[in-house]
Amino acid sequence: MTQKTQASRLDAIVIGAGFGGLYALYELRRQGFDVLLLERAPGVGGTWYWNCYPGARVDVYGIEYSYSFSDEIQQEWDWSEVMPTQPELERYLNFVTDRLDLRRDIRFSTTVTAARFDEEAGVWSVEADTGERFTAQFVVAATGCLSAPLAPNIRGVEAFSGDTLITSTFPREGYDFRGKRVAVVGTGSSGVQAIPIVAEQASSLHVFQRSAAFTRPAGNRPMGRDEMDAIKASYPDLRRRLAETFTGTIHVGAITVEDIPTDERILTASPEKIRRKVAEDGWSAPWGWYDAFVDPAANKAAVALYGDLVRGVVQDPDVAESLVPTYPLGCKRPIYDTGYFATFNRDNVTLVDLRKEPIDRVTPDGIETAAQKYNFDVIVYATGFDAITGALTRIDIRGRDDVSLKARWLDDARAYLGLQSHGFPNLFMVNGPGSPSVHINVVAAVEHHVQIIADLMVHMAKNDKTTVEPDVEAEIGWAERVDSLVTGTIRASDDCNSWYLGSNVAGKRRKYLTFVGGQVAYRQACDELVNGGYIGFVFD
Ligand code: NA7
Repeated sequence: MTQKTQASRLDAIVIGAGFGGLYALYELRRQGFDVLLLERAPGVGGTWYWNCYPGARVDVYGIEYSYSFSDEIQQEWDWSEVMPTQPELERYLNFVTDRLDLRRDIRFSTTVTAARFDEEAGVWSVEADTGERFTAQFVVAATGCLSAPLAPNIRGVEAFSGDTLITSTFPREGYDFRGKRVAVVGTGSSGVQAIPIVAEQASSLHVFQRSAAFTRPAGNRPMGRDEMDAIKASYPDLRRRLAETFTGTIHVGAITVEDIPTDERILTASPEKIRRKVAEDGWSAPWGWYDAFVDPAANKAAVALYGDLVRGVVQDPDVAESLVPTYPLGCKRPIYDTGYFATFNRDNVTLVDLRKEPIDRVTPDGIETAAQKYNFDVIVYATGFDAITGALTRIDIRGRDDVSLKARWLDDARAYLGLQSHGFPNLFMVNGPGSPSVHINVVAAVEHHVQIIADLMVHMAKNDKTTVEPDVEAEIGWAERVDSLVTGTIRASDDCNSWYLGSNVAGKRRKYLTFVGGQVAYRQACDELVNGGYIGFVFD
């Protein structure tokens, strides 16, 4: 338990004990700074603490989605599956926490509610729900991109007399679905991962689907001993290769148009060529066409190909039809599943297509749609997050002149390089808006950001600087660069609604929140601007 109290004046407060915050605590402490980490949960893990629903699993390889900064940790940790589950990721982060002796500087069960910049003293005053107030020169917000759960925006949710569960705050002790009539609302990654497992246990499962999912088999498997040993012997090589990729991942992960040869075009491909691609690439075939990401007609052809694959698994033609998305492929985040479509062939599973019968309200007994009433013992909401900005806008953050970050971002969520916003000196974000964050290997992304932040703080200490913030012109210039990468693409098309655009949150301004140019281009930009003399940053 940390001895640091509200009386201390700290060098830095880190918010959040997920991948980003734990590394920030380690690295800043290693650089000699006096750091305290405040964490809402009673344990470490961040997103991997809270999302403990059945089936929660990372959708890239654990050997890639893990810290690279310590070879000791790489050598001492064994992954049991190639794509680890939530419990294994949480165990990993606990192992790292203990191995690096981080726990003594973490205050658990402490939710940061407000942070105010005191211009005269040049420090942040950080308030927690415990009633404590901490003072620090710097705040490092490692608050996560998918960590502000959205309450289901459906009339009558509180009226339900059975059990209400939310995937993003699932009961830590688990939940026994056996013998229960279950509803799952939402078919994003969380719903798609949970549905096959819930279906195996529940007496009946109704899946309430508003948008059908573009999902493909994750291809997870146990990690063999020999395989793990071989990886341990060549980690430096793996990390080097990862650093050269567009997404920071080699296995699975987002397929991007950059990976696809420009002559791979579905609109001009012969039926034989398409058949061959399906035979070779399986469920990834619809994603393998260059024109699908630049030409709406080609995108429609790729969606039709995806529909053929769905119809090949799902026996009931009406159900299969409902499971085919009606929005562009490449718009929402791709999903990786384990037995999702086959689940709809089970006798105890029913798909409720909300495009045909929207939910009217939740009643004490269940869910009422425009077409009928359904009775349940438990409703599971997998309804997503206020992504990228939500964790920060839920804290009352006030910068210079008492300006609220929430108000500023309602107008336009901007951060220079995704690291800092003008008017909020010494407030750093790990994976803030305008950085690649969720578009690349998130662990690699947080390591990169923390390194920049630590270097910046060391630079300031050496040069007797007390505050840093981005120049407003530099911030606007960066935001324009981020926008230009999505303007005119499928990701920002009128028929695309995604959490990347904030369109899943009522009242959130539609704006693409991440840098989609890939990790190599992003790192190059950081090297030019940050390592090249902190261009665009103003020091005092
Ligand atoms: P997502 O991907 O935002 O999915 C949320 C799902 O919930 C999605 O299918 C939504 O439909 C649906 N939803 C949200 N509100 C409602 C209401 N009111 N009624 C019916 N359906 C609703 O969140 P996840 O947690 O699954 O995944 C987030 C990320 O975490 C994921 O991308 C991975 O990176 C890990 P919609 O699509 O908005 O029509």
